[in-house]
Amino acid sequence: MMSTMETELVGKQTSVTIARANPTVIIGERINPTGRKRLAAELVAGNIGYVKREAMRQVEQGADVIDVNVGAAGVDEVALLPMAVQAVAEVVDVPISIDTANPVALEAALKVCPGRPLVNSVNGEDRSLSAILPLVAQYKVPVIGLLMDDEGIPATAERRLEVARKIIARAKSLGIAPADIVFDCLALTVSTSHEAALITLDTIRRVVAEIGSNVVLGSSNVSFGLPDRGMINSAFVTLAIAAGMTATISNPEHMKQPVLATDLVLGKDEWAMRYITYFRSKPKPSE
Ligand code: THG
Repeated sequence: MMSTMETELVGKQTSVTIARANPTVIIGERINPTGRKRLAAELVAGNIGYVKREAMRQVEQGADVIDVNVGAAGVDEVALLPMAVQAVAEVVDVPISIDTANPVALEAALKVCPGRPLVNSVNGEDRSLSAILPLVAQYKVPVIGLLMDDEGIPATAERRLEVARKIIARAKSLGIAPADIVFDCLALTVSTSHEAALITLDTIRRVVAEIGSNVVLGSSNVSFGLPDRGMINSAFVTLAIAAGMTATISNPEHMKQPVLATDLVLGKDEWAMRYITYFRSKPKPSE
């Protein structure tokens, strides 16, 4: 296994290293208009104040990185994604994750983003690999690799691993190091497929054992359509960290404590420093 599978992200003032030996990195998910009418409406109106407030609030709640996704019906991503990325960079110092499938919007955002952001994401489809990886190489930034391809989301861990190897090979041909690829093993909802999470966890263990790369999940996906989602998300995040996940796209308001507790129990928090420090300056619950 590679010895230094460290993924370095840099923000305006602070940097974050995703690595197996480090605490789990929380990528704040809340700048995403999917299912959020208010945010979608603010974005369509070109009102960026809401995006700034969500960025600041998530950092206060313990997000290490801020994901920026403006993809919604009626939103011109090519115009709005760079605006939103700049707005977030104005108000927080942490690294940004640029969440788009649109290569034109991605390049516009990369042009204005300070530091070394995370590109979210490329997948195993030829079209995605050809459009996204050259930008990743040009801007020398790390990228999330979704383990799906032209045929959709593979049903087995074995086939997801094949997609991972394909992404690694294409990245290598462009000079992108394996350490700069964070694999997304794909969290799907357990309400429609009762073994979906087991396959995801199995995929994490195999990526870790066979490739050694960092692993991320959009963990909240696991609980779509179910009541008391935070409880399910928390159970899943704990199991995923134990399986080898090193970063999670989550709501820090609900997932900071479960992540800190899991890191503590798994020996990633010497003297419980992070856990205790969090409680000393615990943010008030939002109104
Ligand atoms: N992988 C990668 N990127 C992604 C996803 C992924 N980006 C988008 C999405 N999936 C991750 N982002 C979200 C954002 C919000 C929610 C789910 C995924 C969501 N949030 C709940 C809500 O707003 O009601 C709250 C969840 C909570 O409280 O914990 O459903 O898979 N690479």
